[in-house]
Amino acid sequence: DLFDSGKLVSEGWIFGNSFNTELATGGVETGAPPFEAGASQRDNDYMHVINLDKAAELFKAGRAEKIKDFSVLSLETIIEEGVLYFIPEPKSPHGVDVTPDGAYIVVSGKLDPHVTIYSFDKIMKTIADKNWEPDQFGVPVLDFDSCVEAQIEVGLGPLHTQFDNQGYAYTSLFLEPSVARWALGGEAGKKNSEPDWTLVGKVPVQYNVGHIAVAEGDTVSPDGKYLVSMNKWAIDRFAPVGPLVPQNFQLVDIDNSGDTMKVIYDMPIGMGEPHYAQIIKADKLKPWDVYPEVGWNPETQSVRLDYARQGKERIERDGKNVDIYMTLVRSHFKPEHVEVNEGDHIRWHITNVERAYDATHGFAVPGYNINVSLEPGEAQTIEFVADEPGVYPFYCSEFCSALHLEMMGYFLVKPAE
Ligand SMILES: [Cu+2]
Repeated sequence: DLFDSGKLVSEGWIFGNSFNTELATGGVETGAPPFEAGASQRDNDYMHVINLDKAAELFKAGRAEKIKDFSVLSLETIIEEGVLYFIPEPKSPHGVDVTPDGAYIVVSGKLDPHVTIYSFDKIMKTIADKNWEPDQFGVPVLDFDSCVEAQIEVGLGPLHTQFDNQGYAYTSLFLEPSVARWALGGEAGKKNSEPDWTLVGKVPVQYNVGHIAVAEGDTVSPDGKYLVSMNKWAIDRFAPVGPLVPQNFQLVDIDNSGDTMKVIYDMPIGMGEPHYAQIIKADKLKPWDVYPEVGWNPETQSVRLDYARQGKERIERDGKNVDIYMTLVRSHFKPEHVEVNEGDHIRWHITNVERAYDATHGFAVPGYNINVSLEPGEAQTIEFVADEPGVYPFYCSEFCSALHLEMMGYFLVKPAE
């Protein structure tokens, strides 16, 4: 989000944005400026440039100390060893994104209407030339002009940047709200006819966009063609159903060059704020149809030792401890009647023994607040104390066949007295 890792020429380095170099903590009660104003007083904050490979070397050489079980390289060590550098950036920026060739680092201005583009080569040269001033903690602050390649005025509220296969970059503009397309420079800039480092066009989006995703846009070989604008607000885009308005994903056609971007589809999203997302080619997905073996535990990605096997379904009692071994297959549970005593400690081992694609079953005992979903081959163990006597129906809670409604049984808990 506010950090990105280098790639190709800049691999082994990471870049991150910061704000509040003022070290403001708010405190209007005692006459201090409110936090958001206090944190925005200076014209510049710092992009962090971190030599991750070097940090890993220092860790291996035993230079880290343990603080609450975390291995930490001290500020003194990373300054001395050249792990951390700062570069001034327009104050309170938002995302930082590395271009597909790894040669440039793009900072989206947020409060500043520009994207600021830093050259990795220039950063390396500035470090080699020791062209820096230390900040109050001794961290080298590299000379801004020696590191910057270009600044482009893209519009109001630039937040995040993505890349395509035509040598274009795309920056979300939260306040306008729109997505700006601009031309990269360097090798990538030769892929389009626009002058390097210039604004090419904009497409309005509905409405305030945060993140954007171009197909494979974070990789060294972006796919282009489509961009998804993840808008935080939809306002008037859909029929109102109450105070809560959905977020809105918009599909943008970016296949043509120049100022030609077009919104082609709206999709309301009801679950949480859309954040970082990746679009990858479907043929890169190699999913399983069913788990590799029956008895699979998806959390450990291995077969459970104590899973319920087909043909070996049973109920075992050892004092007050009861182990139930149950299988699920269309459209019944085995066993169907499970009888225990009030106060028994239950371990209920359940296996969906299906080997058919999408043959998911559920196991619900609403009276005991139990509901699990088991994909084909999956096994789970549920542990609880049968502390309420009664007759509790259990049933399948994932639609599985025409006899789904009949896929049920009874859990009988005999009263202690
Ligand atoms: Cu079922």
